[in-house]
Amino acid sequence: MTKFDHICVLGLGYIGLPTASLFATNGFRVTGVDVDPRVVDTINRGEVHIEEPGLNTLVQAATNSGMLRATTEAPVADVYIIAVPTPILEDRRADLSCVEAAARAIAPQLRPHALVILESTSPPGTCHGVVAPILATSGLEVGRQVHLAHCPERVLPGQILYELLENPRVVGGYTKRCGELARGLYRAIVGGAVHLTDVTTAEMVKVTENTFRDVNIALANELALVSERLGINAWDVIRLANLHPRVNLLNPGPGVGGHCISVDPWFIVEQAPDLARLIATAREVNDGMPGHVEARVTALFSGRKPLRVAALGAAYKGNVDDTRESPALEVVRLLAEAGHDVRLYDPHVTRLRWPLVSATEALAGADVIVLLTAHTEFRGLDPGWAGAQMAGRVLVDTHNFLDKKAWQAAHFQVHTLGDGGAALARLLPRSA
Ligand code: SAJ
Repeated sequence: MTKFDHICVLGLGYIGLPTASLFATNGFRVTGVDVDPRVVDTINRGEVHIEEPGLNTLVQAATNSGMLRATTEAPVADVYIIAVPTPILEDRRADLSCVEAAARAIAPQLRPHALVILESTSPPGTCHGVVAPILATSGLEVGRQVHLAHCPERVLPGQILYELLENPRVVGGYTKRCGELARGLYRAIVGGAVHLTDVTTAEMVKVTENTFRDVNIALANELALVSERLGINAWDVIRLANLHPRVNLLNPGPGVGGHCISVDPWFIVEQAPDLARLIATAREVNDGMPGHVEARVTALFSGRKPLRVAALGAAYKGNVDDTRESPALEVVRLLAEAGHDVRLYDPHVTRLRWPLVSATEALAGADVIVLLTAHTEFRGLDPGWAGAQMAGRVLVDTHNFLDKKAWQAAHFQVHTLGDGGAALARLLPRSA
Protein backbone atom coordinates (compact mmCIF):
# COMPACT_ATOMS: atom_id res chain seq x y z
CA MET A 1 0.00 0.00 0.00
CA THR A 2 1.31 3.43 -0.98
CA LYS A 3 2.21 5.53 2.01
CA PHE A 4 0.50 8.88 2.24
CA ASP A 5 2.13 11.37 4.62
CA HIS A 6 0.83 14.74 3.61
CA ILE A 7 -2.89 15.35 3.07
CA CYS A 8 -4.33 18.57 1.71
CA VAL A 9 -8.01 19.22 2.47
CA LEU A 10 -9.64 21.89 0.31
CA GLY A 11 -12.65 23.58 1.91
CA LEU A 12 -12.62 23.96 5.70
CA GLY A 13 -16.34 23.91 6.41
CA TYR A 14 -18.66 21.47 8.17
CA ILE A 15 -17.06 18.47 6.48
CA GLY A 16 -13.54 19.58 5.53
CA LEU A 17 -12.53 20.91 8.94
CA PRO A 18 -13.52 17.83 11.00
CA THR A 19 -12.02 15.55 8.33
CA ALA A 20 -8.73 17.48 8.26
CA SER A 21 -8.57 17.49 12.07
CA LEU A 22 -9.27 13.76 12.33
CA PHE A 23 -6.47 12.91 9.90
CA ALA A 24 -4.15 15.28 11.78
CA THR A 25 -4.92 13.71 15.16
CA ASN A 26 -4.30 10.29 13.60
CA GLY A 27 -0.70 11.10 12.70
CA PHE A 28 -1.02 12.57 9.18
CA ARG A 29 0.50 15.92 8.27
CA VAL A 30 -2.45 17.96 7.06
CA THR A 31 -2.70 21.27 5.23
CA GLY A 32 -6.17 22.75 5.24
CA VAL A 33 -6.93 25.16 2.41
CA ASP A 34 -9.72 27.71 2.36
CA VAL A 35 -10.36 30.69 0.10
CA ASP A 36 -11.42 32.79 3.12
CA PRO A 37 -8.35 34.15 4.98
CA ARG A 38 -10.45 34.75 8.12
CA VAL A 39 -11.27 31.04 8.29
CA VAL A 40 -7.58 30.23 7.86
CA ASP A 41 -6.55 32.62 10.67
CA THR A 42 -9.23 31.29 13.01
CA ILE A 43 -8.13 27.68 12.54
CA ASN A 44 -4.44 28.53 12.92
CA ARG A 45 -5.34 30.06 16.30
CA GLY A 46 -6.86 26.68 17.23
CA GLU A 47 -10.37 28.08 17.07
CA VAL A 48 -13.43 27.23 14.96
CA HIS A 49 -15.81 29.32 12.84
CA ILE A 50 -18.71 26.84 12.84
CA GLU A 51 -20.94 25.41 15.55
CA GLU A 52 -20.60 21.64 15.94
CA PRO A 53 -20.37 19.65 19.19
CA GLY A 54 -16.80 18.54 20.00
CA LEU A 55 -15.21 20.26 16.99
CA ASN A 56 -13.46 22.94 19.02
CA THR A 57 -11.56 20.40 21.12
CA LEU A 58 -10.60 18.35 18.07
CA VAL A 59 -9.31 21.34 16.08
CA GLN A 60 -7.37 22.55 19.11
CA ALA A 61 -5.73 19.13 19.49
CA ALA A 62 -4.90 19.05 15.78
CA THR A 63 -3.32 22.51 15.66
CA ASN A 64 -1.53 22.12 19.03
CA SER A 65 0.13 18.93 17.79
CA GLY A 66 1.48 20.91 14.83
CA MET A 67 -0.02 18.38 12.40
CA LEU A 68 -2.74 20.75 11.07
CA ARG A 69 -1.94 24.05 9.39
CA ALA A 70 -4.36 26.17 7.41
CA THR A 71 -3.51 28.30 4.38
CA THR A 72 -5.12 29.83 1.29
CA GLU A 73 -2.92 28.10 -1.32
CA ALA A 74 -2.85 24.40 -2.18
CA PRO A 75 0.65 22.97 -1.62
CA VAL A 76 2.25 19.86 -3.16
CA ALA A 77 0.78 16.91 -1.24
CA ASP A 78 0.30 13.14 -1.50
CA VAL A 79 -3.49 13.31 -1.15
CA TYR A 80 -6.03 16.03 -1.97
CA ILE A 81 -9.49 15.87 -0.44
CA ILE A 82 -12.02 18.24 -2.00
CA ALA A 83 -14.76 19.18 0.50
CA VAL A 84 -16.21 22.36 -0.98
CA PRO A 85 -19.88 23.36 -1.31
CA THR A 86 -21.98 22.24 -4.27
CA PRO A 87 -25.07 24.46 -4.03
CA ILE A 88 -27.88 24.63 -6.54
CA LEU A 89 -28.37 27.28 -9.21
CA GLU A 90 -31.63 29.10 -10.02
CA ASP A 91 -32.31 26.61 -12.81
CA ARG A 92 -31.89 23.71 -10.32
CA ARG A 93 -28.62 22.50 -11.79
CA ALA A 94 -25.65 21.90 -9.53
CA ASP A 95 -23.24 24.80 -9.14
CA LEU A 96 -19.89 23.05 -9.50
CA SER A 97 -17.81 26.22 -9.63
CA CYS A 98 -16.15 25.53 -6.23
CA VAL A 99 -15.29 21.95 -7.25
CA GLU A 100 -13.84 23.23 -10.52
CA ALA A 101 -11.83 25.93 -8.72
CA ALA A 102 -10.46 23.36 -6.25
CA ALA A 103 -9.47 20.99 -9.07
CA ARG A 104 -7.79 23.88 -10.92
CA ALA A 105 -5.87 24.81 -7.75
CA ILE A 106 -4.66 21.22 -7.38
CA ALA A 107 -3.69 20.51 -11.01
CA PRO A 108 -0.39 22.46 -11.08
CA GLN A 109 0.72 20.83 -7.79
CA LEU A 110 0.04 17.24 -8.84
CA ARG A 111 2.96 14.83 -8.81
CA PRO A 112 2.92 11.22 -10.06
CA HIS A 113 1.04 8.82 -7.68
CA ALA A 114 -0.98 11.58 -6.01
CA LEU A 115 -4.52 10.69 -4.94
CA VAL A 116 -7.42 13.12 -5.39
CA ILE A 117 -10.67 12.44 -3.53
CA LEU A 118 -13.90 14.33 -4.13
CA GLU A 119 -16.04 14.37 -0.97
CA SER A 120 -18.50 17.06 -2.03
CA THR A 121 -21.95 15.74 -2.94
CA SER A 122 -22.06 15.95 -6.73
CA PRO A 123 -24.28 14.94 -9.65
CA PRO A 124 -23.43 11.45 -10.93
CA GLY A 125 -20.82 11.91 -13.65
CA THR A 126 -18.92 14.79 -12.01
CA CYS A 127 -15.62 12.95 -11.46
CA HIS A 128 -15.54 11.72 -15.05
CA GLY A 129 -16.95 14.82 -16.72
CA VAL A 130 -15.59 17.69 -14.62
CA VAL A 131 -12.80 16.73 -12.19
CA ALA A 132 -10.78 14.29 -14.33
CA PRO A 133 -10.46 16.66 -17.34
CA ILE A 134 -9.20 19.47 -15.09
CA LEU A 135 -6.67 17.18 -13.35
CA ALA A 136 -5.51 16.01 -16.80
CA THR A 137 -4.30 19.56 -17.56
CA SER A 138 -1.36 18.65 -15.27
CA GLY A 139 -0.10 16.45 -18.12
CA LEU A 140 -0.48 13.36 -15.94
CA GLU A 141 -2.85 10.57 -16.96
CA VAL A 142 -5.82 10.32 -14.58
CA GLY A 143 -6.39 6.76 -13.37
CA ARG A 144 -2.79 5.73 -14.06
CA GLN A 145 -0.38 8.47 -12.96
CA VAL A 146 -2.85 10.37 -10.79
CA HIS A 147 -5.52 8.55 -8.82
CA LEU A 148 -9.08 9.81 -8.46
CA ALA A 149 -11.90 8.64 -6.18
CA HIS A 150 -15.23 9.81 -4.79
CA CYS A 151 -15.94 9.30 -1.10
CA PRO A 152 -19.11 11.19 -0.25
CA GLU A 153 -19.66 12.49 3.26
CA ARG A 154 -22.82 11.12 4.91
CA VAL A 155 -22.87 12.80 8.30
CA LEU A 156 -25.75 14.48 10.08
CA PRO A 157 -25.18 18.08 11.22
CA GLY A 158 -25.14 18.07 15.02
CA GLN A 159 -23.40 14.69 15.27
CA ILE A 160 -20.72 15.05 12.62
CA LEU A 161 -17.77 13.82 14.68
CA TYR A 162 -19.47 10.64 15.83
CA GLU A 163 -20.82 9.87 12.36
CA LEU A 164 -17.48 10.59 10.63
CA LEU A 165 -15.89 7.91 12.78
CA GLU A 166 -18.70 5.38 12.90
CA ASN A 167 -20.73 5.55 9.66
CA PRO A 168 -19.93 3.09 6.92
CA ARG A 169 -18.39 4.82 3.90
CA VAL A 170 -18.74 4.22 0.20
CA VAL A 171 -15.62 4.75 -1.91
CA GLY A 172 -15.86 4.92 -5.69
CA GLY A 173 -12.67 4.54 -7.70
CA TYR A 174 -11.96 5.99 -11.13
CA THR A 175 -10.14 2.67 -11.50
CA LYS A 176 -10.13 -0.27 -9.09
CA ARG A 177 -6.65 0.73 -7.93
CA CYS A 178 -7.83 4.31 -7.27
CA GLY A 179 -10.66 2.95 -5.10
CA GLU A 180 -8.35 0.66 -3.17
CA LEU A 181 -5.92 3.49 -2.41
CA ALA A 182 -8.75 5.73 -1.15
CA ARG A 183 -10.20 2.90 0.93
CA GLY A 184 -6.81 2.33 2.56
CA LEU A 185 -6.65 5.99 3.51
CA TYR A 186 -10.14 6.19 5.04
CA ARG A 187 -9.55 3.03 7.02
CA ALA A 188 -7.01 5.05 9.03
CA ILE A 189 -9.83 7.15 10.53
CA VAL A 190 -13.14 5.37 9.93
CA GLY A 191 -14.37 2.69 12.35
CA GLY A 192 -17.27 1.64 10.11
CA ALA A 193 -16.91 -0.53 6.99
CA VAL A 194 -15.56 1.08 3.80
CA HIS A 195 -17.32 -0.29 0.71
CA LEU A 196 -15.73 -0.16 -2.71
CA THR A 197 -17.44 0.61 -6.01
CA ASP A 198 -16.87 2.68 -9.16
CA VAL A 199 -16.80 6.45 -9.06
CA THR A 200 -20.16 7.21 -10.74
CA THR A 201 -21.99 4.62 -8.63
CA ALA A 202 -20.59 6.25 -5.49
CA GLU A 203 -21.82 9.65 -6.69
CA MET A 204 -25.26 8.17 -7.32
CA VAL A 205 -25.35 6.36 -3.94
CA LYS A 206 -24.94 9.61 -2.05
CA VAL A 207 -27.69 11.49 -3.87
CA THR A 208 -29.92 8.41 -3.71
CA GLU A 209 -29.73 8.36 0.11
CA ASN A 210 -31.04 11.90 0.39
CA THR A 211 -33.52 11.36 -2.44
CA PHE A 212 -34.98 8.36 -0.61
CA ARG A 213 -35.62 10.58 2.38
CA ASP A 214 -37.07 13.38 0.27
CA VAL A 215 -39.48 11.06 -1.57
CA ASN A 216 -40.54 9.43 1.71
CA ILE A 217 -41.23 12.84 3.30
CA ALA A 218 -43.12 13.90 0.15
CA LEU A 219 -45.36 10.86 0.56
CA ALA A 220 -45.97 11.78 4.19
CA ASN A 221 -46.76 15.36 3.15
CA GLU A 222 -49.15 14.18 0.44
CA LEU A 223 -50.88 11.94 2.99
CA ALA A 224 -51.18 15.00 5.24
CA LEU A 225 -52.91 17.00 2.50
CA VAL A 226 -55.26 14.14 1.62
CA SER A 227 -56.03 13.47 5.30
CA GLU A 228 -56.88 17.12 5.87
CA ARG A 229 -59.40 16.90 3.03
CA LEU A 230 -60.84 13.61 4.31
CA GLY A 231 -61.20 14.95 7.82
CA ILE A 232 -58.81 12.42 9.35
CA ASN A 233 -55.46 12.68 11.08
CA ALA A 234 -52.41 11.78 8.97
CA TRP A 235 -50.29 11.38 12.12
CA ASP A 236 -52.56 8.53 13.22
CA VAL A 237 -52.50 7.08 9.70
CA ILE A 238 -48.70 7.10 9.62
CA ARG A 239 -48.28 5.82 13.17
CA LEU A 240 -50.64 2.92 12.54
CA ALA A 241 -49.29 2.11 9.07
CA ASN A 242 -45.76 2.06 10.50
CA LEU A 243 -46.80 -0.81 12.77
CA HIS A 244 -46.50 -2.94 9.63
CA PRO A 245 -43.03 -4.51 9.76
CA ARG A 246 -42.10 -3.31 6.26
CA VAL A 247 -43.53 0.23 6.32
CA ASN A 248 -41.47 3.17 7.54
CA LEU A 249 -43.07 6.49 6.66
CA LEU A 250 -41.39 9.69 7.77
CA ASN A 251 -43.21 12.74 9.14
CA PRO A 252 -45.10 15.48 7.35
CA GLY A 253 -44.08 19.07 8.05
CA PRO A 254 -43.90 22.59 6.61
CA GLY A 255 -41.43 21.45 3.91
CA VAL A 256 -37.92 20.09 3.55
CA GLY A 257 -34.90 22.29 4.13
CA GLY A 258 -31.17 22.19 4.68
CA HIS A 259 -28.48 22.13 2.04
CA CYS A 260 -28.73 18.37 1.35
CA ILE A 261 -32.14 16.75 1.14
CA SER A 262 -33.84 19.68 -0.57
CA VAL A 263 -31.00 19.97 -3.10
CA ASP A 264 -29.51 16.55 -3.90
CA PRO A 265 -32.58 15.05 -5.67
CA TRP A 266 -32.21 17.74 -8.34
CA PHE A 267 -28.69 16.35 -9.04
CA ILE A 268 -30.36 13.17 -10.29
CA VAL A 269 -33.09 15.04 -12.15
CA GLU A 270 -30.53 17.15 -14.04
CA GLN A 271 -28.90 14.00 -15.43
CA ALA A 272 -32.16 12.47 -16.73
CA PRO A 273 -35.15 14.84 -16.47
CA ASP A 274 -37.29 12.69 -18.73
CA LEU A 275 -36.83 9.67 -16.46
CA ALA A 276 -36.56 11.07 -12.93
CA ARG A 277 -40.23 12.09 -12.79
CA LEU A 278 -41.09 10.73 -9.35
CA ILE A 279 -38.06 12.46 -7.85
CA ALA A 280 -38.97 15.81 -9.42
CA THR A 281 -42.60 15.48 -8.28
CA ALA A 282 -41.52 14.68 -4.71
CA ARG A 283 -39.42 17.85 -4.70
CA GLU A 284 -42.41 19.86 -5.90
CA VAL A 285 -44.72 18.34 -3.25
CA ASN A 286 -42.26 19.26 -0.51
CA ASP A 287 -41.65 22.73 -1.95
CA GLY A 288 -45.43 23.26 -1.98
CA MET A 289 -45.81 22.77 1.77
CA PRO A 290 -44.94 26.34 2.88
CA GLY A 291 -47.68 27.62 0.56
CA HIS A 292 -50.11 25.16 2.10
CA VAL A 293 -49.25 26.36 5.63
CA GLU A 294 -49.77 30.00 4.62
CA ALA A 295 -53.11 29.19 2.98
CA ARG A 296 -54.29 27.23 6.01
CA VAL A 297 -53.41 30.05 8.42
CA THR A 298 -55.12 32.64 6.23
CA ALA A 299 -58.20 30.42 5.78
CA LEU A 300 -58.55 29.87 9.54
CA PHE A 301 -59.40 33.54 9.89
CA SER A 302 -61.60 33.58 6.76
CA GLY A 303 -59.10 35.73 4.92
CA ARG A 304 -58.94 38.50 7.58
CA LYS A 305 -55.88 40.69 7.09
CA PRO A 306 -53.51 41.60 8.46
CA LEU A 307 -53.16 38.94 11.11
CA ARG A 308 -50.55 39.35 13.81
CA VAL A 309 -48.58 36.12 13.49
CA ALA A 310 -46.10 34.83 16.08
CA ALA A 311 -43.83 32.58 14.00
CA LEU A 312 -41.82 30.14 16.13
CA GLY A 313 -38.69 28.87 14.39
CA ALA A 314 -36.48 29.96 11.52
CA ALA A 315 -34.01 27.03 11.35
CA TYR A 316 -34.57 24.25 8.81
CA LYS A 317 -34.92 21.66 11.56
CA GLY A 318 -35.08 21.42 15.34
CA ASN A 319 -32.16 22.27 17.62
CA VAL A 320 -29.81 23.62 14.93
CA ASP A 321 -28.99 27.22 14.01
CA ASP A 322 -28.86 26.53 10.27
CA THR A 323 -31.42 28.39 8.13
CA ARG A 324 -30.25 27.25 4.69
CA GLU A 325 -33.25 26.47 2.44
CA SER A 326 -35.40 26.63 5.57
CA PRO A 327 -39.10 26.01 4.87
CA ALA A 328 -39.85 27.97 8.05
CA LEU A 329 -38.46 31.11 6.43
CA GLU A 330 -40.44 30.42 3.29
CA VAL A 331 -43.65 30.24 5.35
CA VAL A 332 -42.71 33.53 7.04
CA ARG A 333 -42.05 35.13 3.65
CA LEU A 334 -45.36 33.90 2.21
CA LEU A 335 -47.34 35.03 5.26
CA ALA A 336 -45.79 38.49 4.97
CA GLU A 337 -46.42 38.52 1.23
CA ALA A 338 -50.07 37.66 1.94
CA GLY A 339 -50.25 40.90 3.94
CA HIS A 340 -49.82 39.58 7.50
CA ASP A 341 -47.71 41.11 10.24
CA VAL A 342 -45.21 38.37 11.13
CA ARG A 343 -42.94 38.44 14.21
CA LEU A 344 -40.27 35.74 14.13
CA TYR A 345 -38.64 34.13 17.15
CA ASP A 346 -35.91 31.46 17.12
CA PRO A 347 -33.82 30.65 20.21
CA HIS A 348 -31.01 29.13 18.10
CA VAL A 349 -30.67 31.60 15.25
CA THR A 350 -28.90 34.90 15.87
CA ARG A 351 -28.12 36.25 12.41
CA LEU A 352 -30.71 36.50 9.69
CA ARG A 353 -31.88 38.93 7.00
CA TRP A 354 -35.36 38.76 8.49
CA PRO A 355 -35.63 40.66 11.83
CA LEU A 356 -35.74 38.34 14.83
CA VAL A 357 -37.52 39.23 18.06
CA SER A 358 -37.81 37.72 21.55
CA ALA A 359 -40.58 35.24 22.45
CA THR A 360 -42.42 37.96 24.37
CA GLU A 361 -42.24 40.40 21.46
CA ALA A 362 -43.40 37.72 19.01
CA LEU A 363 -46.43 36.80 21.13
CA ALA A 364 -47.48 40.33 22.18
CA GLY A 365 -50.86 41.04 20.58
CA ALA A 366 -50.63 38.02 18.23
CA ASP A 367 -53.75 36.46 16.73
CA VAL A 368 -52.06 33.15 16.05
CA ILE A 369 -48.91 31.17 16.86
CA VAL A 370 -47.45 29.23 13.93
CA LEU A 371 -44.90 26.66 15.08
CA LEU A 372 -42.44 26.13 12.21
CA THR A 373 -39.37 24.43 13.73
CA ALA A 374 -39.28 21.63 16.29
CA HIS A 375 -36.84 23.25 18.74
CA THR A 376 -36.97 21.58 22.18
CA GLU A 377 -37.24 25.03 23.81
CA PHE A 378 -40.71 25.52 22.33
CA ARG A 379 -42.01 22.65 24.45
CA GLY A 380 -41.10 24.75 27.48
CA LEU A 381 -43.48 27.55 26.47
CA ASP A 382 -46.27 27.87 29.02
CA PRO A 383 -49.59 27.96 27.11
CA GLY A 384 -51.29 30.03 29.81
CA TRP A 385 -48.53 32.64 29.75
CA ALA A 386 -48.43 32.66 25.94
CA GLY A 387 -52.19 33.12 25.72
CA ALA A 388 -52.04 36.02 28.18
CA GLN A 389 -49.66 37.91 25.84
CA MET A 390 -51.82 37.37 22.75
CA ALA A 391 -54.94 38.94 21.23
CA GLY A 392 -56.37 35.53 20.20
CA ARG A 393 -55.76 31.94 21.20
CA VAL A 394 -55.02 30.01 18.05
CA LEU A 395 -52.06 27.65 17.51
CA VAL A 396 -51.02 26.12 14.20
CA ASP A 397 -48.51 23.32 14.83
CA THR A 398 -46.82 22.28 11.57
CA HIS A 399 -44.78 19.52 13.27
CA ASN A 400 -47.36 18.01 15.64
CA PHE A 401 -44.74 18.93 18.21
CA LEU A 402 -46.47 20.70 21.09
CA ASP A 403 -48.67 19.08 23.72
CA LYS A 404 -52.08 19.60 22.11
CA LYS A 405 -54.04 18.82 25.28
CA ALA A 406 -52.07 21.32 27.36
CA TRP A 407 -52.67 24.10 24.81
CA GLN A 408 -56.34 23.22 24.52
CA ALA A 409 -56.59 23.27 28.31
CA ALA A 410 -55.35 26.88 28.10
CA HIS A 411 -58.29 27.57 25.73
CA PHE A 412 -56.26 27.48 22.53
CA GLN A 413 -57.81 26.34 19.29
CA VAL A 414 -55.10 23.94 18.06
CA HIS A 415 -54.66 23.10 14.37
CA THR A 416 -52.08 20.47 13.45
CA LEU A 417 -50.75 20.14 9.92
CA GLY A 418 -52.08 16.88 8.52
CA ASP A 419 -54.96 16.70 10.98
CA GLY A 420 -58.21 17.20 9.10
CA GLY A 421 -60.36 17.44 12.20
CA ALA A 422 -62.05 15.31 14.72
CA ALA A 423 -62.84 12.16 12.76
CA LEU A 424 -62.52 10.16 15.94
CA ALA A 425 -64.84 12.51 17.79
CA ARG A 426 -67.44 12.00 15.06
CA LEU A 427 -67.28 8.25 15.51
CA LEU A 428 -67.26 8.13 19.27
CA PRO A 429 -70.30 8.95 21.41
CA ARG A 430 -70.17 12.51 22.84
CA SER A 431 -69.47 11.32 26.37
CA ALA A 432 -66.31 9.41 25.27
N1 SAJ B 1 -37.94 16.34 7.63
C1 SAJ B 1 -39.32 16.14 7.52
N2 SAJ B 1 -39.85 14.98 7.94
C2 SAJ B 1 -39.09 13.99 8.50
C3 SAJ B 1 -37.69 14.18 8.61
C4 SAJ B 1 -37.14 15.37 8.17
O1 SAJ B 1 -40.06 17.02 7.02
O2 SAJ B 1 -39.66 12.98 8.89
C5 SAJ B 1 -37.32 17.60 7.17
C6 SAJ B 1 -36.59 18.35 8.29
O3 SAJ B 1 -37.47 19.14 9.04
C7 SAJ B 1 -35.61 19.17 7.47
C8 SAJ B 1 -35.28 18.25 6.29
O4 SAJ B 1 -36.31 17.29 6.25
O5 SAJ B 1 -36.22 20.34 6.98
C9 SAJ B 1 -33.92 17.56 6.33
O6 SAJ B 1 -33.59 17.16 7.64
P1 SAJ B 1 -32.88 15.75 7.99
O7 SAJ B 1 -32.64 15.70 9.45
O8 SAJ B 1 -33.68 14.65 7.41
O9 SAJ B 1 -31.52 15.75 7.16
P2 SAJ B 1 -30.24 16.75 7.01
O10 SAJ B 1 -30.44 17.53 5.75
O11 SAJ B 1 -29.98 17.51 8.25
O12 SAJ B 1 -29.04 15.67 6.79
C10 SAJ B 1 -29.11 14.77 5.70
C11 SAJ B 1 -28.78 13.35 6.18
N3 SAJ B 1 -29.19 12.37 5.19
C12 SAJ B 1 -29.94 11.29 5.49
O13 SAJ B 1 -30.37 11.07 6.60
C13 SAJ B 1 -30.22 10.34 4.36
C14 SAJ B 1 -27.29 13.23 6.44
O14 SAJ B 1 -26.96 11.88 6.76
C15 SAJ B 1 -26.49 13.67 5.21
O15 SAJ B 1 -25.10 13.61 5.43
C16 SAJ B 1 -26.84 15.11 4.93
O16 SAJ B 1 -28.25 15.17 4.64
C17 SAJ B 1 -26.00 15.57 3.75
O17 SAJ B 1 -25.00 16.30 3.97
O18 SAJ B 1 -26.27 15.15 2.62
